[in-house]
Amino acid sequence: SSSCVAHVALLPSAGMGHLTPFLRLAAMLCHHHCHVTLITPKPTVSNAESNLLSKFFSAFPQVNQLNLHLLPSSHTANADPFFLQFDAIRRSCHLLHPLLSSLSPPLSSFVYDMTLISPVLPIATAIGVPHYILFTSSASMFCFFSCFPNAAESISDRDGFDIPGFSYVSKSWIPPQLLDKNAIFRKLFLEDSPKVTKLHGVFLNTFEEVESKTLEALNAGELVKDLPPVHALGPFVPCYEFEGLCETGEPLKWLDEQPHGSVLYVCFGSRTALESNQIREIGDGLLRSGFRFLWVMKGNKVDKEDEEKRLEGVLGIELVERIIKENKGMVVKEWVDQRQILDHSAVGGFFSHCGWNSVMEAAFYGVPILGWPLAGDQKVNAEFVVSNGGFGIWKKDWGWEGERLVRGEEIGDAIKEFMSDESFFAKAEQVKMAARKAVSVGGSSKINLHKLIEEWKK
Ligand code: BUP
Repeated sequence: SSSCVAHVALLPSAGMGHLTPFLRLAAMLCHHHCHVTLITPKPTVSNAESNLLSKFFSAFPQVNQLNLHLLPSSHTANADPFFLQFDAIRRSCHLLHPLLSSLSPPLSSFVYDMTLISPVLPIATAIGVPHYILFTSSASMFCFFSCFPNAAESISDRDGFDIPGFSYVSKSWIPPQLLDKNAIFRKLFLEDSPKVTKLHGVFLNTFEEVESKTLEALNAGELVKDLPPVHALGPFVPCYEFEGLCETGEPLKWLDEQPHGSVLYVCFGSRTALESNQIREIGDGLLRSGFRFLWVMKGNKVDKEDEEKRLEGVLGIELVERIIKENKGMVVKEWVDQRQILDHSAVGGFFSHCGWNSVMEAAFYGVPILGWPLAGDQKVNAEFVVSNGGFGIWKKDWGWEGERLVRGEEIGDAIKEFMSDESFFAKAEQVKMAARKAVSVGGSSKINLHKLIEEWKK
């Protein structure tokens, strides 16, 4: 009956880019009075993940936590630690069946990460509940994912792909790991993609106002026959209850003292640590631009392994002295509360790697983006900023991470061009209005989520 409560199980994968949207979705479901079970693969790769999980469980004590104790990955090569973790989680999914089949009240639905389709599918089917993936990128990228096995054959002979409602995706924008025949990620894509037709649906952290044509094409079966419904539920609203427990902190205090819209916030995501010569060029570029900046600098891919606490160690003493002398910028090595920074009125631009969560957060807070896509889906995301909202730019000749050394002069010029162009602010403001509308009462994403929950209660 409709008085029943829906019980939803959620299974995220590795890295903040996957965990954060799952926790935001979990919070939304709690606010809609669902009963939520969160499966937590242990141990996590980064401290950032374990910290966020503890904050989440203290803010939402009603959420049922199930630990998934991971078996080791089968790969030992010096691959990306987050990809190794994807593999370890995949290898441990068979442990889920006893955990999930004995839940009380019984499950009404199961939402799992986009990287777990093959191993979870038989379990979700055996339990017999409607099950969905959360695809943690754009609708455009989902088009690419669902067509990939067909395209992969001819990938080396083609210049690129057409995505409905989106610009032409040239070959140089395709995630490099998908072109590498031995990459774990490519194998995973090839194995999982044909199985999307077996799902009950696909959830996306996007909204109809910015990707309407792409979503319509997907839902009309134009790309893949028998594709299940694709539901745009975003942008996932950052949740003060678990993400905003530390409202102070040096970066925010510093921002309070800066003029309105004057600061460029610089952050290349939780998984990228650039080479130190590239980091120094960025510092040089920031200083050359003459604009104020707040720079989150990561010296290591995995925060647990980052032992170098001093800035001089990575930036070099000379650059640190220049930054101090100019007195226009702040550099931090610690995890910051990006949500609060983007929400701060002193921030006028975001120099970003265009991880999808960052792009959606910038949209939600109306901050224009200067994109520097470094890996994965980020070039497609950067192009989204340009062509689906017009709230920023990216420099297509900068290449992937480490492809070439991008000089301070180029970076400084790009920052000047970007920060001086008022039109991006106006565009970002429009995107923000559309984003807010989508998630408020009567908005497209809000309605989409509500319909799903009603179906689960039946
Ligand atoms: Br770094 C950093 N504080 O210091 P993306 C990141 N974040 O709040 P990624 C902080 O982590 P993938 C920090 O707001 C966003 O929600 C940020 O996700 C937050 O990029 C998340 O932007 C980062 O998708 O993941 O980390 O590279 O590669 O999976 O996109």
